[in-house]
Amino acid sequence: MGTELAGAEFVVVANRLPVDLEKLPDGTERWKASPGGLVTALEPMLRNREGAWVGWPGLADADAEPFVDNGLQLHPVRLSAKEVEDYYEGFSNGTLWPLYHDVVAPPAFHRHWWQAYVKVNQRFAEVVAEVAAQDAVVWIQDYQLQLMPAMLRELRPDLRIGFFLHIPFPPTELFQQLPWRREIVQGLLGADLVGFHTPGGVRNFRWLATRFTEATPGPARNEVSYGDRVVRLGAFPISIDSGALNALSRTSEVQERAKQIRADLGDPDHVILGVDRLDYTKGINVRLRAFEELLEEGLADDTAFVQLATPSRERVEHYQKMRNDIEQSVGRINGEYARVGFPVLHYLHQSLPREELAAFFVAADVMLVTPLRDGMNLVAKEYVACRSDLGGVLVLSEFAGAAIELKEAVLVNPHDTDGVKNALHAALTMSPTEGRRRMRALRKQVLANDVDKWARSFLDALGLHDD
Ligand code: ADQ
Repeated sequence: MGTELAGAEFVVVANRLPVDLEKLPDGTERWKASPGGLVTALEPMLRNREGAWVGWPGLADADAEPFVDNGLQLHPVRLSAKEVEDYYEGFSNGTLWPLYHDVVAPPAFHRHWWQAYVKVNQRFAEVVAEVAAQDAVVWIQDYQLQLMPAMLRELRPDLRIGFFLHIPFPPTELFQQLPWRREIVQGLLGADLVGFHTPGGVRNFRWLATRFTEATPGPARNEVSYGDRVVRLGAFPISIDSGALNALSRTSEVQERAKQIRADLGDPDHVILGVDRLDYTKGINVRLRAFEELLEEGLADDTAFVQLATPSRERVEHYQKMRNDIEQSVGRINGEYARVGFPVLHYLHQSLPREELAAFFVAADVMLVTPLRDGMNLVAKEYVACRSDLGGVLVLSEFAGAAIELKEAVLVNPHDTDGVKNALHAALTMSPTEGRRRMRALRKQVLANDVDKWARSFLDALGLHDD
């Protein structure tokens, strides 16, 4: 390892690197930026302090060397194709993801998936132990790496270790289904600070920690004592780069494009929008059902519904079934209610560029965010950041972490079809004065609490001060 790659003072660890390794048809490989909220939030901080990012480059069996990109060290962790299957698609997305989202799909428990999860977490810990300078700060991200804090502490007791969970931490009764519940709790307790989106996550974890390990509550309210250490727990609701998105949405290009989108839709009276990673937790079927019933009752005339869905986890079984179900509903609804040249439902199974997404947010009268369970949900915040005109109504599930902060949205229980239908109707017919009042309050919240503030509050709590 070259000298410029040695001894990072601040290390971020996530399942994925902020860049993807791509294989081209001629067999050569190249790096491609993969921008995301987390990258935008953490990149400036990492560059300022000669930081490092450790993660999988997104391609199985790739032997990529570490490198420095514009002041940021990138350290790829190798995963074999079998490990991608068992650790990533299996234990992370076939066991933990459904279990932590209120078992809205049945989680599968397989010992060989678990063994791969242990092995890969250990490998990540070993890479970080090599990369981190003496007394460095390490920030581990998300459910794929919950064993890593304890494994890393074992290798490098000098490090200060933070962990943040981006998905909900489940109710204790559900968590207890996990055959390896004690190991996971012990893994997380290896951190100095464990962060969740909501106070509910903190409560659930604190109870489990005292139930399944020798941890005891206190000394302070959000702390547990564990061996000779104190582990701090906290709620840190993540956000977006709201200032940048607000500015982008105001550009004439985005405003013009928004008008064009409405024109392309046939200038309907109302435009409803859904934007999600195609995932069964997002409740896309819930909103399609509510829309279909409104059409049936003649309460959604001259209304176009646009559902944008980024392809996701296409090799995992539950996702294939859900995609079929959704595409069948789209076909059925259009078959029943469309006219030639004017579908009522526009479904794009595509990932769109930032500017295009902002234009859709500007164009939509009603934004439907109806997950059955969601850690936070950034889409709800993105919609609000794009509405400097104070137009548009946000309909938001009570089961998204965002509902705690976005109280002026029209809140719905996604399990209650009548409730969602009534909320959608209320949003479509809301008076502009009431809509503006709500949007003003929502914008105040979202613009004041951006992702930079989120990262700083976590790192302050961990004791990493910006100087
Ligand atoms: P996700 O489950 O991925 O994140 P979310 O927070 O909504 O969910 O973020 C999705 C992101 O993808 C948004 O930035 C959105 O704009 C983008 N996106 C969605 N569809 C798109 C499309 N068709 N084209 C382009 N972009 C699209 C997990 C948790 C969440 C938590 C985040 C951050 O599940 O609960 O909010 O991490 O902690």
